[in-house]
Amino acid sequence: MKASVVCLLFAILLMCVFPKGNEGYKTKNTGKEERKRLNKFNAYDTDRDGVIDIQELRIKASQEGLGENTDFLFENADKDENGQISYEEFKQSSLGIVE
Ligand SMILES: [Ca+2]
Ligand SMILES: [Ca+2]
Repeated sequence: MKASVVCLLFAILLMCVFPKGNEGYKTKNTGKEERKRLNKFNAYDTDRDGVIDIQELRIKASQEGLGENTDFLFENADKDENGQISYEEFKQSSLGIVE
């Protein structure tokens, strides 16, 4: 009887410390990553209109020496092919990867 009560308390304790796996840790990290990503996005979006166009990507890419891959990067990131990379698209592309 006593042992099962201890087990139950232990299980409750575990659930309190680790609610739904690693979500707490993830949320903590996401804020930091999100800020970094937003900074990166803003660095590309030089005219601050909220989207990255091919010219902006070319400027940034040439600064960073990414030169010839620019068109490939752009086409890859521009999922809806409207000629602009939105923040949502940026986030899902390789451009939006932050450490
Ligand atoms: Ca822009
Ligand atoms: Ca787009």
